[in-house]
Amino acid sequence: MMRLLIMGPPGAGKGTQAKKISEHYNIPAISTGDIFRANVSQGTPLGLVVQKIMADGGYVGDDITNDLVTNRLLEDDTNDGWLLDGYPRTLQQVEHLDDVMGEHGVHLDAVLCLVADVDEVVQRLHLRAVQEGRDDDNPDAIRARQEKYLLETEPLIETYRERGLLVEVDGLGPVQDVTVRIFNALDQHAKLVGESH
Ligand code: B4P
Repeated sequence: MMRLLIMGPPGAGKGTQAKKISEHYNIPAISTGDIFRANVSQGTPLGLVVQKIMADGGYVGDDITNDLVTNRLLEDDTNDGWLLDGYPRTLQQVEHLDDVMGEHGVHLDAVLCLVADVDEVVQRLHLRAVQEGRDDDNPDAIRARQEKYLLETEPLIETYRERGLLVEVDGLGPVQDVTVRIFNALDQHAKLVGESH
């Protein structure tokens, strides 16, 4: 049973590593970004609302995002744990997640933060723009996303540090190396938590 968050700046490798963690612990990786993108590509009413916000590198509104996560966490595949990728991103989302977990009587095991400097992540996103052609990987949106992250999301890391949940991992280097670092750091964290109880 594992309930995890994965955080880090846009381009730090959250989505990439979330897949590996999901397979390793056999828990669903729930990416708000992926869910929004699927809605955009299917042209759903939600997709029509979020398309421009995402293309401009902004954040989708808290109410919409919180509702989406609340409903997703009611699905059966989340009974034995989950990994949230890219959520929460604002203080309001942190508070909402706290409320939802409180109602379910569950708690987080760890909050994984991938550390990567701006130059590296911006370079990765420019590369992805060429490879995948994502709407929000244009230079203006990449800049907007980084600024938004620094202003609204990075401060949340301290909140989780104060709660003793933060597990920071260096996100630079080959994908496989980062994955190994993540599993080692999570094992270490679980051991420390176990010892303190
Ligand atoms: P996300 O889908 O979360 O997009 P992201 O921050 O760019 O992260 P992503 O997971 O795609 O990138 P990754 O770091 O894995 O969000 C997209 C948009 O959705 C947001 O801007 C916002 O508009 C909206 N949204 C989502 N959640 C929201 C919320 N909670 N509230 C409000 N709005 C929300 O990977 C980046 C690239 O690096 C990839 O190409 C990957 O292949 C590469 N890479 C990964 N690891 C690497 C490594 N070790 N070395 C080299 N390259 C690597």
